[in-house]
Amino acid sequence: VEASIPEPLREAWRKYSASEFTNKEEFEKELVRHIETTLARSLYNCDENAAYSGTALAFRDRLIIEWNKTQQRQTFTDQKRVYYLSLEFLMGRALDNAMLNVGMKDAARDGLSDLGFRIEDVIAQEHDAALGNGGLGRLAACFLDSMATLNYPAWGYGLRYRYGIFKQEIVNGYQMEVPDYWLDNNPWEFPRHEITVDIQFYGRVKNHQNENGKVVHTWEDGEIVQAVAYDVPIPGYGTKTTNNLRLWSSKASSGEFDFQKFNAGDYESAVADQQNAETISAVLYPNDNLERGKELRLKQQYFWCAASLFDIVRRFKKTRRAWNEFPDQVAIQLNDTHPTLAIVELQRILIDEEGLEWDEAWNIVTKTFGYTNHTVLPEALEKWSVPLMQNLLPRHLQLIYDINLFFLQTVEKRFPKDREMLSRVSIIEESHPKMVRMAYLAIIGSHKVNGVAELHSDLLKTTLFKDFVEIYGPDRFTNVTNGVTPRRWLHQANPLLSALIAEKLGGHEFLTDLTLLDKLEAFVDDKDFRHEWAHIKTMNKLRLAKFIKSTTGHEVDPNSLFDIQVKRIHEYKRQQLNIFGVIHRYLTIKDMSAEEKKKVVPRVSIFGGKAAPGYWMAKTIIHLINKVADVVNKDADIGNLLKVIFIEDYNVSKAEIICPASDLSEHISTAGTEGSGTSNMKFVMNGGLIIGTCDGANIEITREIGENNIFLFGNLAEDVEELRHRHFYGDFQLDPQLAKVFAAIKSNMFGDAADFSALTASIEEHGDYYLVSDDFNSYITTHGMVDEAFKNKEEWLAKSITSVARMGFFSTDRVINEYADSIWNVEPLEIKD
Ligand code: CJB
Repeated sequence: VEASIPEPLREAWRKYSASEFTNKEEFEKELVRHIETTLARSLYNCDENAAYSGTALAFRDRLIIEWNKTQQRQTFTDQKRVYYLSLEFLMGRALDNAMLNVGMKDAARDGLSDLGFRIEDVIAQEHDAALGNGGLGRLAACFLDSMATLNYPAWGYGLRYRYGIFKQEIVNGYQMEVPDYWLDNNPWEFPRHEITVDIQFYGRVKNHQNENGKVVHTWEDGEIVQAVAYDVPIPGYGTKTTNNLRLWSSKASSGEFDFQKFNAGDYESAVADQQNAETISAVLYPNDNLERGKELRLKQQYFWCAASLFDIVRRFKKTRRAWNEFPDQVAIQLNDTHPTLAIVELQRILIDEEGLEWDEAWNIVTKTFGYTNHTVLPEALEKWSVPLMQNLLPRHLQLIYDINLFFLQTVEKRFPKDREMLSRVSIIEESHPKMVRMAYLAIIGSHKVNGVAELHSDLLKTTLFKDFVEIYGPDRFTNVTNGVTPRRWLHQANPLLSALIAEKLGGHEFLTDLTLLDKLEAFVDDKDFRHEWAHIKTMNKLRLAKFIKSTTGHEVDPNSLFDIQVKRIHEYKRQQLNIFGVIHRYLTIKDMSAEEKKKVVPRVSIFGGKAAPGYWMAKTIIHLINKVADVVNKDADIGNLLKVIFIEDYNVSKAEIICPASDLSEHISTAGTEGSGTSNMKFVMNGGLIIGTCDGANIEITREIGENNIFLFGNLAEDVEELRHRHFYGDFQLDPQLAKVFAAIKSNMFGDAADFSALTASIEEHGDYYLVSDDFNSYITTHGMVDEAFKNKEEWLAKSITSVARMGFFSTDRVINEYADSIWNVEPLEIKD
């Protein structure tokens, strides 16, 4: 039964309905009220943390009022909604974002100041919401911001992990992982204890005949776990639209099952069940671009897909439309293959529970789903063992076999007698044990499949998914190049630059139409403007220098060239290439005369990023960086000419300080391995130049900003396969300059060489899969060009300004509009009062 206030009483209700603060005084009143009542504190014991909580609660009230209006309006107009299913949402902090999107940051700053607080200190109290590993999770967060800003009726669905990505500590140069319990004191979520879904695992399938003689399947005798919804409001920028991110938390079902145990006096075992159930949403798997095939991970995936699908179907059924209208009301986007079971779950619901015929159901399913692929790395492609799935999800495995059978039948018709083709494209890999290939299932169950940058999408079509392009034709496959939200990555992270741009362009419209940045090009030759531009970069470098000083104790000189590589640590992203380059630079400077040293451009090489806890090679790279830092930073011969900094526990809020402070940033993956990359966009948007390979979105960045404004180096994607092949057959020569670097490492210059032998051996002895040696010379030479370019301050500035002016393409607003038009077929809906 709907709980609703009857019409005659609604007037009274409306009269007292909650209102929003609209100025500084009203904000202060709300702030003090929350501190004194909600938090039970007073002016005698209000610290920065309480000020943060009070401010967050005041803004949360505002968001929730808008959230309510948005949801009511979206329900009332009953148009198509989009659901973004992602196992990761790397949100970072919410308060600053809420203040800016609502447009009340200045009022909050003044209000807080009246009460004795500095807004920056208050903002810094917030714990990052780090429910993601890296690019894939942060992309999902940027998408939520753009979908709300553009007024799309859109929900995110994810898991409410008790532990987000671990905190990284560096101890004696080694990464240590510390659990990130982030939920204490999180004002941004609303538990919806009334919104629950029972999720089944294990059990068995029974076949019956119904009254019409049709065979029906029931899935019985499983274990039930309950999903509870937690909602997070997502405010758009400069709009009333406030969308919803629904995160599911697991707990033991409070059904008969438990009562039987309680009644039998088996209290301990009932409590154990409770804990067991809660482990499903306990922890985010800390792997980036890697799948490990763990049962608990598959449980997470099904738990989240089934809860989300139940919720979506429940909402659809309220409209009382016919099932064939489902794809006109619902678009579901799969963020990678992690939610692929949602395809099978919808087919199960339609057939087993709603009684539709196979073809009718499958037609609905394929029209509903779209699938985004984020990587071509083989170790990241999900496969689940058939026996594991048989045990955990017996009915779903049956359905997968049926989907596969019908698919292979159509393939056989089109390509008669091509047995090879059939075994290549089968969802089931005939290995021991057999494996379910999730990417193939996702392609077969979706109407569109996209990659995340042009090169990446082309590679998908010509390599990984080649057969499927033949089978379905090219129209199912498309490209949507990634972007970033300019609200967080320009306006929030770099308030000085955002203000300067607004001053020149006559307002902040560029934040919602980033192509307007092109107007900046008119100012490239304006001396005063350049001066201000340079000044802002210096201020941002000072801010980072201060942060580095307070966290590492190292002093870095803001006049040095800040050279930054921050991202997950991975062999394909090649932080090892960077640190070898740093060692090369160190050795070169050490060999110089005093006279020669005067010509050296001083550098600070800054690294940051986490390694997956079980990824030894990545951890070795971190160790080497830290050991090199120890030696270089205290070498009196070197002084300020070179500093090496490893920033501990890189996360979203640190990225906001780091991105505006680069002169140069590094995006140097082996060509053909990085799907897109998104930090490349963040750095360029903030006026940093980049050094990079012809990989991922670097290629499109080059096309947009011009090749004079980027430092490209290295082998091309089309040559990688042949080089690897040659190495494999022993045709490999270590680059002579890299050989000197290795000799230094082996001389124990950076501590016990044995610690790094796996790293050097992977290059010298095991085929150099990531082509570090092949690209080393080109890398070093290009860094030399960077030094020369940096000496010409005016030209450097011109490159910086021109690049920012040409970055309009890389807003997630453009990205979301492309998805909406070409994949989702959804329209925006404006929220009025
Ligand atoms: N990506 O972060 C991940 N995790 C994965 O498991 C696979 C891919 C990244 O996704 C980003 C967003 O599309 C890309 O920019 C990045 O290149 C890719 O590695």
